[in-house]
Amino acid sequence: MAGKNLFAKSTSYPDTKYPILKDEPIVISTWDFGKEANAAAWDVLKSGGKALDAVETGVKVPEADPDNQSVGLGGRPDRDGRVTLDACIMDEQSRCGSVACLEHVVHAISVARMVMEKTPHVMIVGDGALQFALANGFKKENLLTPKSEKEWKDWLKQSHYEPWMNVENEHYHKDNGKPGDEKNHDTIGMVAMDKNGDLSGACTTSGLAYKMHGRVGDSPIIGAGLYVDNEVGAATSTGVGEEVIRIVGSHLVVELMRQGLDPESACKKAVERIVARNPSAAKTVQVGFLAMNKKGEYGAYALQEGFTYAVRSGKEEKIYPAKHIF
Ligand code: SD4
Repeated sequence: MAGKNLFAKSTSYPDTKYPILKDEPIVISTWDFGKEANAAAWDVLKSGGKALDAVETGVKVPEADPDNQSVGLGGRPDRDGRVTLDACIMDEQSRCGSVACLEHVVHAISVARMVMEKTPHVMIVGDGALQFALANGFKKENLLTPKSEKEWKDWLKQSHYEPWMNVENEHYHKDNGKPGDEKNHDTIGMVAMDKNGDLSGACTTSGLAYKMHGRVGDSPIIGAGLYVDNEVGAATSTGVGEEVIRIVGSHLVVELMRQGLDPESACKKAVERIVARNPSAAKTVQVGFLAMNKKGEYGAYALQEGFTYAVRSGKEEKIYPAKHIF
């Protein structure tokens, strides 16, 4: 080892300087409702628009949908009945912006983009995020819809503060559905490649239902809920954010792709890391990763059955079930 420069550029990685894929735009996003979001993103991509604009446009669709109870307007509130949103965005130059625990503004993703473009910061949270949004022309709105309010009030009747991780799964079972089916819409994470071969990503959510006030999940955390490296690929996550934050999941997936793994294998390895840490706990929660590499190849993997993702390109418009560990 003597004399060897351990910090020299590693030669053990395969060459990840992929040939730039031109003129083959593609967008992928989490869950079934990603299909509608992809359609909006695709309109931007097919007319030659930038991946950054595509992902913002795309995820604004579920944000504005009052029937989607996990993103933006109509999102399930925290234990105190407050809808608090988390979102982040990242582009091909590794510019990024994020908001967490943002109240009263539907399009958290656009506030995150404004943090990226108009401030020297990456992340603004809580009251500061609201203040920033209002100062920049966003409208103050009530995001708690009658439906989400009624469900929260029903939940309050029993409101024993169980571990929040189970709240999410209980919800799925209460609705007799599986994570990700029509009844169980969830956080949207989206990754796109534009005609120049540039990558961007966006992730937005109202977070876990009935979380503690002030709780922040993985979705607004660059590296956890989303990561983009324009040389290698991009990844996003959904599910119980605490599990994702612990392994800095999306960054891990991108780094695994850098080491030569295809997107599905990289997502699988990240999920396996969650299992390895605590196998019995991993059985009780859902986490899913979705990734794309610079060649426009994509893949996903989840802990539990039920995670789906939507793909839109010039060749296909499809929803796929992700493979899973349990
Ligand atoms: C969070 N990852 O707040 C988000 C929520 C989510 O499926 O994706 N739920 O932890």
